[in-house]
Amino acid sequence: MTITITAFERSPDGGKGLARDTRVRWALEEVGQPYQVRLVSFAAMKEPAHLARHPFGQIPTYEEGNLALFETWSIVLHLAERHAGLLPDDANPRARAITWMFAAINTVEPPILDLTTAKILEGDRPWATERLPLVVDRIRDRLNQLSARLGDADWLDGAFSAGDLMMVSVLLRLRMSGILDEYPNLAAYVARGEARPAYKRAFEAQLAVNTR
Ligand SMILES: N[C@@H](CCC(=O)N[C@@H](CS)C(=O)NCC(=O)O)C(=O)O
Repeated sequence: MTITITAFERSPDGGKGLARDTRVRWALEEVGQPYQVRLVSFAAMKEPAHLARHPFGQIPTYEEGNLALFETWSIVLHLAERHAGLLPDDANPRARAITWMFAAINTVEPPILDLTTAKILEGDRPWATERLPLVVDRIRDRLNQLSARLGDADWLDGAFSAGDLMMVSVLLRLRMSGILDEYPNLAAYVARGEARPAYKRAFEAQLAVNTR
């Protein structure tokens, strides 16, 4: 059955791969599933046809036969559960890999998203310069903990998994800030993710859209 995902017609990051369709593309590449992409403009995302796919008018979405999904983690989990390559077979390691997926989006990503809000959306507010260091401190708190847990390991829990796919994707959002470089093991972890052939294919595919 044909898989169709949605992505920005023009990503605000100009092709740095930070929009969440890259996470879905990466998962699809890891599990070797071909896919098509429906590109949507910001205006089209808020129209009924797209709202039927995504109630919040965002990307990415996923369609396969009569199944339509939204929320990146749910799409990645769907793929990981149905195809080999992103989750261990044994129940306990599998549950731990899924835990890392949620840790990425629920525990590590929120302060990272706050940084974008603080810098871009709230950067001109009178209190912005006071707030920014607090936001950065909250990111460092999480990275200190993550760095300690990762240690010298290549991946978070044994072999590469959907948990690493989500965590690397989340950490990539920090690269421009320079904060990631304060944690050499996390910077190396992200580089290992980016070096995966599946990531490279996903990155190139989104770049091609954004540099047309
Ligand atoms: N929780 C959602 C967030 C989706 C999301 O924020 N998508 C962004 C692109 S990465 C978007 O569509 N932004 C445009 C908008 O919200 O209007 C997920 O993980 O899929």
